[in-house]
Amino acid sequence: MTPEDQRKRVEVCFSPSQFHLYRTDFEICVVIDVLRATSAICSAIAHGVQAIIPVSTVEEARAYQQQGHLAAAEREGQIVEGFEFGNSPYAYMNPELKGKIIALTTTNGTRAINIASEFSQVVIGSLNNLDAVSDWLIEEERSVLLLGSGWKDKFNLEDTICAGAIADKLIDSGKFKAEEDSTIAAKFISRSARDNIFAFLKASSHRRRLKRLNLNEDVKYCLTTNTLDVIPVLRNGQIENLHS
Ligand code: 3SL
Repeated sequence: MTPEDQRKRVEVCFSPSQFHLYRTDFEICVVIDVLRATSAICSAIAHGVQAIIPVSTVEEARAYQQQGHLAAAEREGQIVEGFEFGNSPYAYMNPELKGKIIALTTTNGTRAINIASEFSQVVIGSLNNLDAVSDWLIEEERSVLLLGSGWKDKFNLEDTICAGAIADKLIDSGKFKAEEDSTIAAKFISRSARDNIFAFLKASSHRRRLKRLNLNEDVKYCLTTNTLDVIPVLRNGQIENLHS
């Protein structure tokens, strides 16, 4: 237990559009895009991909492709024409991708990662690696901003559930405190959802969007907690396993 006033802060920022209001006060930024970018990145790193280069635009991903790199691109939930894969977590389980470096652009997730890259420590969070990330943050005992990628700068439920669950664990450790209403709200939303996240999100905008695209299996995968024991981190513009 840390004495009350020495506890570090953990706060939730709902979307990149509010990042400027939070960005100066924290040492670590955890970027979360449960559906599906950060879940796909965790899957890639857990299945042996050496690194993911997060790029904000399709043009940048194409430039990597033209230089002979592997590249993946998603917009509006679909693989962009000319790319072999987008951000399905299943696509990154392919043994042929082991040891490879892949440039990736997605609608919201990679943009949020690049916005957060002004932090010296950026970590990739998802429901899949919830405990791995939370336990590591508790050990580090540095102040933490949990950034939800949202949907085109708007609030979304799934990132808030994940951020709230991480905040709850950190506060529970006795080493962290929260002051913002966004963090309190995220905690309560996450507690209401935790017994059945899939059902809780049934009416959510992104689940509906992905259902229309027949991506229900991806959604189930992304909404399952603690299936992966990885902590992907951003190092020199590439996302790699913390322990690599
Ligand atoms: O927004 C993103 O970065 C994507 O993960 C969106 S989708 O899941 O592919 O629709």
